[in-house]
Amino acid sequence: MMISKKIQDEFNAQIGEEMFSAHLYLSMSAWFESVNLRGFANWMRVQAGEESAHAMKFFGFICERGGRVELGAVAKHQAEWKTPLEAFEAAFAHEQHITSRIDSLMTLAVSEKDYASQSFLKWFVDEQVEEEAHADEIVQKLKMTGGATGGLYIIDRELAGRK
Ligand code: OFO
Repeated sequence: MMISKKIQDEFNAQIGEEMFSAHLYLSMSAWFESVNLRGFANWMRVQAGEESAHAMKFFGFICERGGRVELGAVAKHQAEWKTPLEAFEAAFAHEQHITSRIDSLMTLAVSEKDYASQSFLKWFVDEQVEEEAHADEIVQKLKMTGGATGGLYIIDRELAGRK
């Protein structure tokens, strides 16, 4: 069964959301580099790569279902944050926004009785649980340090290990 026009449009919009996520995290990575927190910068760069992969999953799915991919512009976003905590709180809030997007895509797929899209979206439903948990874990760690340099250094070293 070919993808419906409505789902195609929403999935195309989601490619834009995922590309926006990739840009946002790359921008955060650049900011972390500028304040010499290379481990944080590494974590954000790896995250940006995952976001591009999410965009490509939607890209591939639309094509497989006989739909037409249409790419829009990626909106400009923030480039500076006051502290690592502020950046990670923004990342966590952004992931909550993405979760609500995925949930509304699932609601649409259910209402259209599009089982293939539901099955495809299931991966993203599970992924968002992890995405929120990972960002929130770092928010909580940063809160524990209270912004102290020693704590930041330890977290930075830990995040440098993400591949
Ligand atoms: Fe961060 O999960 Fe995609 O956007």
